[in-house]
Amino acid sequence: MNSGFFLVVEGTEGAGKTTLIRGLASRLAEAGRDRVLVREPGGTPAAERIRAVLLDPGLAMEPVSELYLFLAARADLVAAVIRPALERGGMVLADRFELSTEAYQCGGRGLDRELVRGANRAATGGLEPDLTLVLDLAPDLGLARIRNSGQALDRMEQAGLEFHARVAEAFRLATGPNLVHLDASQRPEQVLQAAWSELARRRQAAPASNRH
Ligand code: Z5A
Repeated sequence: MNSGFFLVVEGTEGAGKTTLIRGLASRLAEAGRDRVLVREPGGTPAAERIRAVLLDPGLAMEPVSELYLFLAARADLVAAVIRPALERGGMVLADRFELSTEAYQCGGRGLDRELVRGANRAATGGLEPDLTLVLDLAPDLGLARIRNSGQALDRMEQAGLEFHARVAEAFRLATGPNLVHLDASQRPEQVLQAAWSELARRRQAAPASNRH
């Protein structure tokens, strides 16, 4: 394939996004495909510093401050890493993108959807994923996976279970022509196989059409 492809994996914390992206990346490597892995927030020196602020459990901030910090990190990542990789014809695998902002900052924090969509467009220049895979998992199961893995909870993960239930509901209700839900309660190999099949189907069906 000569055109780039932008794949985004979304879902609540602990749903298995990182695990899935690693699995897809090794299959793509076996197939000899150029691929770039990114995670949000982060991926550039400036975005990594913004990430540290956003996830610091010792900091409190207004929802709108949080929104613009996530988007500042995204603008940098899109301009410095994602667009150049797509323009080279590569495949970009992203751990979170715009749908996370809708789920956490609109669904979770209650910010206005139009405000968030407009600000996101300004940050991305209108770039949209060719495929978004949403990993559906009950939020208590996801948080339990994080706890069992021994990681400390960050600022976002420390928000209450009601917040996470609203976020999970926003992910569950998300729809779109390039959006597919996967059952993340399955074993990692089953989630990987379902994602791989969907990716193969989409890449055969449609060349990248969302470049702006
Ligand atoms: N956020 C936001 O509010 N607005 C935005 O616009 C953006 C983000 C972009 C980023 O946190 C936080 O920022 C996130 C949303 C918010 N906060 N919350 N809460 P992050 O990047 O540090 O973390 P994360 O994105 O939430 O990912 P995570 O915690 O690393 O989870 P994950 O990537 O989905 O899961 P994992 O690392 O692949 O797996 C977690 C554990 O479960 C691990 O031990 C695995 O071995 C295990 N696992 C994975 N898959 C399975 C299956 N299928 N079965 C059983 N166990 C599994």
